[in-house]
Amino acid sequence: MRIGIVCYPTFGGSGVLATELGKALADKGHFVHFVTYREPVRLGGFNANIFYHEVRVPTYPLFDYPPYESALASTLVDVTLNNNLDLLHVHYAIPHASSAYLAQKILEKTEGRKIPFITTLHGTDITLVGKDKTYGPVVAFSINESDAITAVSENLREETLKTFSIEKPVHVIHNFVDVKRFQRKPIDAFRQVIAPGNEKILLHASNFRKIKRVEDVVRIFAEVRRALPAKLLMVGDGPERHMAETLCRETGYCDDIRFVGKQEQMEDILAISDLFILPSEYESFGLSALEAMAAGVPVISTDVGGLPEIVIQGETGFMGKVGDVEGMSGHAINILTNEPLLKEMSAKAKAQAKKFDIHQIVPQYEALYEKFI
Ligand code: GMT
Repeated sequence: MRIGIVCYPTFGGSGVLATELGKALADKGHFVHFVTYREPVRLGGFNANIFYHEVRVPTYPLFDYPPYESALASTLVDVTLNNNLDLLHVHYAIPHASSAYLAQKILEKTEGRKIPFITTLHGTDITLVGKDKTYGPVVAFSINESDAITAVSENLREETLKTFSIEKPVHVIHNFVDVKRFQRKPIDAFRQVIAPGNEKILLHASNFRKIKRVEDVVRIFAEVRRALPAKLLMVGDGPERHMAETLCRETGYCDDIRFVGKQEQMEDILAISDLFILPSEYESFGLSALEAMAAGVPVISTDVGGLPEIVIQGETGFMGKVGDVEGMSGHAINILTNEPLLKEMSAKAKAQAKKFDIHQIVPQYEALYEKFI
Protein backbone atom coordinates (compact mmCIF):
# COMPACT_ATOMS: atom_id res chain seq x y z
CA MET A 1 0.00 0.00 0.00
CA ARG A 2 1.01 3.62 -0.49
CA ILE A 3 0.18 5.46 2.71
CA GLY A 4 0.45 9.15 3.58
CA ILE A 5 1.02 9.83 7.29
CA VAL A 6 0.41 13.22 8.87
CA CYS A 7 1.54 13.89 12.43
CA TYR A 8 3.26 16.37 14.70
CA PRO A 9 6.96 15.70 14.13
CA THR A 10 7.87 16.48 17.75
CA PHE A 11 8.70 14.38 20.83
CA GLY A 12 4.99 14.16 21.78
CA GLY A 13 3.47 10.70 22.02
CA SER A 14 1.26 11.10 18.95
CA GLY A 15 4.23 11.97 16.74
CA VAL A 16 6.32 9.16 18.19
CA LEU A 17 3.55 6.63 17.64
CA ALA A 18 2.84 7.81 14.09
CA THR A 19 6.52 7.69 13.20
CA GLU A 20 7.03 4.22 14.67
CA LEU A 21 3.91 3.04 12.82
CA GLY A 22 5.23 4.42 9.53
CA LYS A 23 8.61 2.75 10.06
CA ALA A 24 6.96 -0.57 10.89
CA LEU A 25 4.74 -0.37 7.79
CA ALA A 26 7.76 0.44 5.63
CA ASP A 27 9.58 -2.59 7.07
CA LYS A 28 6.61 -4.68 5.97
CA GLY A 29 6.97 -3.44 2.39
CA HIS A 30 4.47 -0.58 2.28
CA PHE A 31 5.47 2.80 0.87
CA VAL A 32 5.10 5.42 3.56
CA HIS A 33 5.02 9.16 2.91
CA PHE A 34 5.36 11.41 5.95
CA VAL A 35 3.83 14.84 5.39
CA THR A 36 4.90 17.12 8.23
CA TYR A 37 6.37 20.57 8.84
CA ARG A 38 9.68 19.12 10.08
CA GLU A 39 11.34 15.74 9.88
CA PRO A 40 9.81 13.57 12.64
CA VAL A 41 12.27 13.15 15.52
CA ARG A 42 12.04 9.38 15.62
CA LEU A 43 12.45 8.86 11.87
CA GLY A 44 16.10 7.84 12.13
CA GLY A 45 18.19 6.48 9.26
CA PHE A 46 17.47 5.91 5.58
CA ASN A 47 14.77 3.46 4.55
CA ALA A 48 14.05 2.99 0.84
CA ASN A 49 10.29 2.71 1.53
CA ILE A 50 10.03 5.93 3.54
CA PHE A 51 9.56 9.35 1.96
CA TYR A 52 9.46 12.68 3.70
CA HIS A 53 7.57 15.69 2.36
CA GLU A 54 7.98 18.96 4.18
CA VAL A 55 4.98 21.26 4.46
CA ARG A 56 6.22 24.74 3.73
CA VAL A 57 4.15 27.64 4.96
CA PRO A 58 5.16 30.79 3.07
CA THR A 59 4.64 33.92 5.10
CA TYR A 60 3.47 37.26 3.79
CA PRO A 61 3.31 40.57 5.63
CA LEU A 62 -0.46 40.19 5.72
CA PHE A 63 -0.30 36.88 7.60
CA ASP A 64 -0.23 37.41 11.34
CA TYR A 65 -1.14 33.74 11.43
CA PRO A 66 0.38 31.77 8.52
CA PRO A 67 -2.31 29.34 7.26
CA TYR A 68 -0.67 25.98 8.04
CA GLU A 69 -3.91 24.07 7.58
CA SER A 70 -4.23 25.24 3.95
CA ALA A 71 -0.56 24.58 3.23
CA LEU A 72 -0.94 21.05 4.63
CA ALA A 73 -4.10 20.39 2.56
CA SER A 74 -2.39 21.59 -0.62
CA THR A 75 0.70 19.48 0.11
CA LEU A 76 -1.51 16.44 0.71
CA VAL A 77 -3.13 16.98 -2.71
CA ASP A 78 0.29 17.15 -4.41
CA VAL A 79 1.80 14.21 -2.53
CA THR A 80 -1.28 12.07 -3.24
CA LEU A 81 -1.15 12.82 -6.97
CA ASN A 82 2.62 12.57 -7.36
CA ASN A 83 2.84 9.27 -5.52
CA ASN A 84 -0.55 7.76 -6.26
CA LEU A 85 -1.32 7.30 -2.57
CA ASP A 86 -3.97 4.78 -1.52
CA LEU A 87 -4.95 6.46 1.72
CA LEU A 88 -4.08 9.11 4.28
CA HIS A 89 -3.67 8.36 7.96
CA VAL A 90 -3.71 11.47 10.11
CA HIS A 91 -2.66 11.50 13.76
CA TYR A 92 -4.18 14.09 16.10
CA ALA A 93 -7.42 15.61 14.88
CA ILE A 94 -6.39 19.26 14.91
CA PRO A 95 -5.73 20.46 12.23
CA HIS A 96 -4.74 17.26 10.46
CA ALA A 97 -8.23 15.78 10.02
CA SER A 98 -9.69 18.98 8.59
CA SER A 99 -6.73 19.36 6.20
CA ALA A 100 -7.19 15.75 5.06
CA TYR A 101 -10.89 16.40 4.53
CA LEU A 102 -10.09 19.46 2.41
CA ALA A 103 -7.52 17.51 0.37
CA GLN A 104 -10.07 14.74 -0.15
CA LYS A 105 -12.68 17.18 -1.44
CA ILE A 106 -10.19 18.93 -3.76
CA LEU A 107 -9.11 15.60 -5.26
CA GLU A 108 -12.71 14.53 -5.68
CA LYS A 109 -13.57 17.68 -7.56
CA THR A 110 -10.43 18.03 -9.67
CA GLU A 111 -9.45 14.41 -10.29
CA GLY A 112 -12.68 12.54 -9.72
CA ARG A 113 -11.06 10.23 -7.18
CA LYS A 114 -11.72 9.83 -3.50
CA ILE A 115 -8.69 9.34 -1.26
CA PRO A 116 -9.86 7.78 2.02
CA PHE A 117 -8.53 9.23 5.25
CA ILE A 118 -8.29 7.66 8.67
CA THR A 119 -8.09 9.80 11.79
CA THR A 120 -6.38 8.52 14.92
CA LEU A 121 -7.34 10.42 18.06
CA HIS A 122 -4.55 10.70 20.59
CA GLY A 123 -5.91 12.49 23.64
CA THR A 124 -5.59 16.20 24.05
CA ASP A 125 -7.09 16.66 20.56
CA ILE A 126 -10.33 15.57 22.28
CA THR A 127 -9.94 16.15 26.01
CA LEU A 128 -8.35 19.63 25.97
CA VAL A 129 -8.10 21.31 22.58
CA GLY A 130 -11.11 19.56 21.07
CA LYS A 131 -13.36 20.58 23.95
CA ASP A 132 -12.41 24.20 23.40
CA LYS A 133 -15.35 25.94 21.72
CA THR A 134 -12.95 27.72 19.37
CA TYR A 135 -12.11 24.42 17.69
CA GLY A 136 -15.03 22.14 18.65
CA PRO A 137 -17.22 22.39 15.53
CA VAL A 138 -14.30 21.82 13.14
CA VAL A 139 -12.99 18.91 15.20
CA ALA A 140 -16.41 17.23 15.40
CA PHE A 141 -17.05 17.76 11.69
CA SER A 142 -13.69 16.47 10.47
CA ILE A 143 -13.79 13.45 12.78
CA ASN A 144 -17.24 12.58 11.43
CA GLU A 145 -16.07 13.04 7.85
CA SER A 146 -13.13 10.64 8.36
CA ASP A 147 -13.54 7.33 6.57
CA ALA A 148 -12.49 5.60 9.77
CA ILE A 149 -11.78 6.80 13.29
CA THR A 150 -9.47 5.15 15.79
CA ALA A 151 -8.71 5.99 19.42
CA VAL A 152 -5.61 4.88 21.30
CA SER A 153 -7.52 3.55 24.33
CA GLU A 154 -10.99 2.53 25.47
CA ASN A 155 -10.96 5.54 27.74
CA LEU A 156 -10.29 7.94 24.87
CA ARG A 157 -13.04 6.28 22.84
CA GLU A 158 -15.47 6.93 25.72
CA GLU A 159 -14.25 10.52 26.14
CA THR A 160 -14.71 11.12 22.42
CA LEU A 161 -18.26 9.79 22.45
CA LYS A 162 -19.05 11.86 25.55
CA THR A 163 -17.61 15.05 24.04
CA PHE A 164 -18.91 14.90 20.47
CA SER A 165 -21.84 13.49 18.64
CA ILE A 166 -20.01 10.91 16.51
CA GLU A 167 -21.93 9.13 13.79
CA LYS A 168 -19.41 6.39 13.03
CA PRO A 169 -17.80 3.61 15.05
CA VAL A 170 -14.65 4.62 16.92
CA HIS A 171 -12.24 1.66 16.76
CA VAL A 172 -9.83 1.20 19.63
CA ILE A 173 -6.33 0.36 18.46
CA HIS A 174 -4.03 0.63 21.45
CA ASN A 175 -0.67 2.29 21.16
CA PHE A 176 2.28 -0.04 20.79
CA VAL A 177 5.96 -0.36 21.56
CA ASP A 178 8.80 -2.15 19.84
CA VAL A 179 9.68 -4.30 22.85
CA LYS A 180 12.89 -5.58 21.22
CA ARG A 181 14.24 -2.07 20.90
CA PHE A 182 13.95 -1.52 24.67
CA GLN A 183 15.97 -4.61 25.69
CA ARG A 184 19.17 -2.63 26.16
CA LYS A 185 21.93 -3.56 28.61
CA PRO A 186 22.66 -0.64 30.97
CA ILE A 187 25.74 1.34 29.97
CA ASP A 188 27.80 1.17 33.18
CA ALA A 189 29.70 4.40 32.53
CA PHE A 190 26.41 6.24 32.01
CA ARG A 191 24.90 4.84 35.22
CA GLN A 192 28.10 5.75 37.05
CA VAL A 193 27.81 9.39 35.95
CA ILE A 194 24.18 9.67 37.04
CA ALA A 195 24.40 7.60 40.22
CA PRO A 196 28.05 7.35 41.30
CA GLY A 197 27.07 5.89 44.69
CA ASN A 198 24.83 3.27 43.07
CA GLU A 199 21.75 5.21 44.13
CA LYS A 200 18.34 4.19 42.75
CA ILE A 201 17.39 6.14 39.63
CA LEU A 202 13.89 7.53 39.16
CA LEU A 203 12.87 8.80 35.74
CA HIS A 204 10.24 11.15 34.37
CA ALA A 205 9.85 11.99 30.68
CA SER A 206 7.25 14.32 29.21
CA ASN A 207 6.60 17.61 27.46
CA PHE A 208 6.45 19.37 30.85
CA ARG A 209 2.99 20.72 30.28
CA LYS A 210 0.63 21.48 33.17
CA ILE A 211 -1.30 18.27 32.55
CA LYS A 212 1.85 16.25 33.43
CA ARG A 213 2.00 17.67 37.00
CA VAL A 214 5.80 17.75 37.01
CA GLU A 215 5.66 19.44 40.44
CA ASP A 216 4.30 16.14 41.78
CA VAL A 217 7.27 14.32 40.23
CA VAL A 218 9.63 16.55 42.20
CA ARG A 219 7.58 16.20 45.40
CA ILE A 220 7.40 12.40 45.05
CA PHE A 221 11.15 12.32 44.52
CA ALA A 222 11.79 14.52 47.58
CA GLU A 223 9.86 12.01 49.74
CA VAL A 224 11.78 9.10 48.23
CA ARG A 225 15.08 10.92 48.69
CA ARG A 226 14.31 11.50 52.38
CA ALA A 227 13.97 7.72 52.75
CA LEU A 228 16.85 6.42 50.62
CA PRO A 229 19.77 7.47 48.41
CA ALA A 230 18.27 8.21 45.00
CA LYS A 231 18.61 10.32 41.86
CA LEU A 232 15.96 11.77 39.58
CA LEU A 233 16.33 12.17 35.83
CA MET A 234 13.95 14.65 34.21
CA VAL A 235 13.77 14.13 30.45
CA GLY A 236 12.00 16.58 28.15
CA ASP A 237 11.23 20.25 28.13
CA GLY A 238 8.22 22.53 28.19
CA PRO A 239 6.39 25.34 29.94
CA GLU A 240 6.57 23.89 33.47
CA ARG A 241 10.30 23.21 33.48
CA HIS A 242 11.24 26.51 35.07
CA MET A 243 8.73 25.98 37.88
CA ALA A 244 10.00 22.42 38.42
CA GLU A 245 13.63 23.55 38.59
CA THR A 246 12.70 26.24 41.12
CA LEU A 247 10.85 23.65 43.20
CA CYS A 248 13.93 21.41 43.12
CA ARG A 249 15.95 24.17 44.76
CA GLU A 250 13.26 24.53 47.44
CA THR A 251 13.37 20.81 48.27
CA GLY A 252 17.11 21.05 48.88
CA TYR A 253 17.75 18.04 46.63
CA CYS A 254 18.95 19.96 43.59
CA ASP A 255 22.18 17.96 43.41
CA ASP A 256 20.21 14.75 43.06
CA ILE A 257 17.99 15.94 40.22
CA ARG A 258 19.15 16.31 36.64
CA PHE A 259 17.16 18.04 33.91
CA VAL A 260 18.59 16.59 30.72
CA GLY A 261 16.19 18.18 28.21
CA LYS A 262 14.77 16.44 25.13
CA GLN A 263 16.44 13.13 24.39
CA GLU A 264 16.16 10.69 21.50
CA GLN A 265 17.82 7.63 23.02
CA MET A 266 15.12 6.75 25.55
CA GLU A 267 16.14 3.09 25.43
CA ASP A 268 19.58 3.89 26.90
CA ILE A 269 18.09 6.12 29.58
CA LEU A 270 15.45 3.55 30.52
CA ALA A 271 18.10 0.83 30.69
CA ILE A 272 19.72 2.54 33.69
CA SER A 273 16.43 3.53 35.40
CA ASP A 274 14.73 1.76 38.32
CA LEU A 275 11.32 3.45 38.43
CA PHE A 276 9.27 5.60 36.04
CA ILE A 277 7.08 8.38 37.48
CA LEU A 278 4.02 9.69 35.59
CA PRO A 279 1.62 11.55 37.93
CA SER A 280 -0.41 13.20 35.13
CA GLU A 281 -3.78 14.85 35.48
CA TYR A 282 -4.83 12.87 32.39
CA GLU A 283 -3.27 10.47 29.89
CA SER A 284 -5.32 9.01 27.08
CA PHE A 285 -2.77 6.21 27.02
CA GLY A 286 0.67 7.08 28.42
CA LEU A 287 3.06 5.85 25.73
CA SER A 288 6.09 6.84 27.81
CA ALA A 289 4.87 4.50 30.59
CA LEU A 290 4.53 1.65 28.10
CA GLU A 291 8.06 2.26 26.80
CA ALA A 292 9.31 2.18 30.40
CA MET A 293 7.54 -1.13 31.00
CA ALA A 294 9.03 -2.58 27.82
CA ALA A 295 12.43 -1.78 29.29
CA GLY A 296 11.44 -3.56 32.52
CA VAL A 297 10.97 -0.35 34.50
CA PRO A 298 7.92 -0.43 36.82
CA VAL A 299 5.64 2.61 36.73
CA ILE A 300 4.26 4.83 39.48
CA SER A 301 1.43 6.81 37.93
CA THR A 302 -2.01 8.22 38.47
CA ASP A 303 -5.04 6.04 37.72
CA VAL A 304 -6.38 8.34 35.02
CA GLY A 305 -7.50 7.91 31.42
CA GLY A 306 -5.99 4.94 29.63
CA LEU A 307 -3.27 4.22 32.21
CA PRO A 308 -5.33 1.47 33.92
CA GLU A 309 -5.46 -0.24 30.51
CA ILE A 310 -1.69 -0.75 30.63
CA VAL A 311 -0.47 -0.57 34.23
CA ILE A 312 -1.56 -3.51 36.42
CA GLN A 313 -2.12 -2.23 39.94
CA GLY A 314 0.37 -3.72 42.40
CA GLU A 315 1.98 -5.91 39.74
CA THR A 316 3.68 -3.74 37.12
CA GLY A 317 3.70 -0.68 39.36
CA PHE A 318 1.28 1.39 41.32
CA MET A 319 -1.44 3.87 40.36
CA GLY A 320 -2.59 6.57 42.81
CA LYS A 321 -5.12 9.37 42.70
CA VAL A 322 -4.19 12.65 41.01
CA GLY A 323 -2.17 14.72 43.50
CA ASP A 324 -1.70 11.89 46.00
CA VAL A 325 2.02 12.54 46.44
CA GLU A 326 2.08 10.71 49.76
CA GLY A 327 0.54 7.54 48.38
CA MET A 328 2.65 7.45 45.22
CA SER A 329 5.90 8.19 47.08
CA GLY A 330 5.04 5.58 49.73
CA HIS A 331 4.67 2.94 47.04
CA ALA A 332 7.84 4.13 45.30
CA ILE A 333 9.80 3.75 48.55
CA ASN A 334 8.26 0.33 49.13
CA ILE A 335 9.29 -0.89 45.67
CA LEU A 336 12.77 0.64 45.72
CA THR A 337 13.68 -0.76 49.15
CA ASN A 338 12.54 -4.29 48.37
CA GLU A 339 14.89 -5.78 45.78
CA PRO A 340 12.89 -9.00 45.14
CA LEU A 341 9.71 -6.92 44.66
CA LEU A 342 11.49 -4.56 42.28
CA LYS A 343 12.76 -7.53 40.24
CA GLU A 344 9.32 -9.17 40.18
CA MET A 345 7.60 -5.94 39.09
CA SER A 346 10.24 -5.36 36.46
CA ALA A 347 9.61 -8.82 34.95
CA LYS A 348 5.83 -8.35 35.09
CA ALA A 349 6.11 -4.90 33.51
CA LYS A 350 8.05 -6.38 30.60
CA ALA A 351 5.56 -9.22 30.20
CA GLN A 352 2.65 -6.77 30.18
CA ALA A 353 4.38 -4.53 27.59
CA LYS A 354 4.66 -7.54 25.27
CA LYS A 355 0.86 -7.51 24.94
CA PHE A 356 1.27 -4.12 23.25
CA ASP A 357 4.18 -5.14 21.08
CA ILE A 358 4.46 -3.58 17.66
CA HIS A 359 3.89 -6.98 16.01
CA GLN A 360 0.54 -7.36 17.76
CA ILE A 361 -0.81 -3.91 16.97
CA VAL A 362 0.47 -2.88 13.53
CA PRO A 363 -1.57 -5.63 11.75
CA GLN A 364 -4.69 -4.07 13.27
CA TYR A 365 -3.96 -0.85 11.37
CA GLU A 366 -3.19 -2.80 8.20
CA ALA A 367 -6.51 -4.65 8.49
CA LEU A 368 -8.30 -1.33 8.84
CA TYR A 369 -6.50 0.12 5.79
CA GLU A 370 -7.46 -2.94 3.72
CA LYS A 371 -11.12 -2.03 4.12
CA PHE A 372 -10.62 1.15 2.14
CA ILE A 373 -8.48 0.19 -0.82
O1 GMT B 1 0.85 14.10 26.34
C1 GMT B 1 0.89 15.03 25.54
O2 GMT B 1 0.62 16.19 25.81
C2 GMT B 1 1.30 14.73 24.13
C3 GMT B 1 0.23 14.02 23.39
C4 GMT B 1 0.53 13.98 21.92
O3 GMT B 1 -0.43 14.04 21.18
O4 GMT B 1 1.63 13.90 21.48
O5 GMT B 1 0.09 12.73 23.96
C5 GMT B 1 -1.14 12.08 23.82
O6 GMT B 1 -0.95 11.04 22.87
C6 GMT B 1 -0.06 10.01 23.29
C7 GMT B 1 0.10 9.01 22.15
O7 GMT B 1 -1.11 8.45 21.79
C8 GMT B 1 -0.59 9.34 24.56
O8 GMT B 1 0.29 8.33 24.98
C9 GMT B 1 -0.71 10.41 25.67
O9 GMT B 1 -1.30 9.81 26.80
C10 GMT B 1 -1.60 11.54 25.18
N1 GMT B 1 -1.56 12.63 26.17
C11 GMT B 1 -2.64 12.97 26.85
O10 GMT B 1 -3.72 12.42 26.75
C12 GMT B 1 -2.42 14.07 27.83
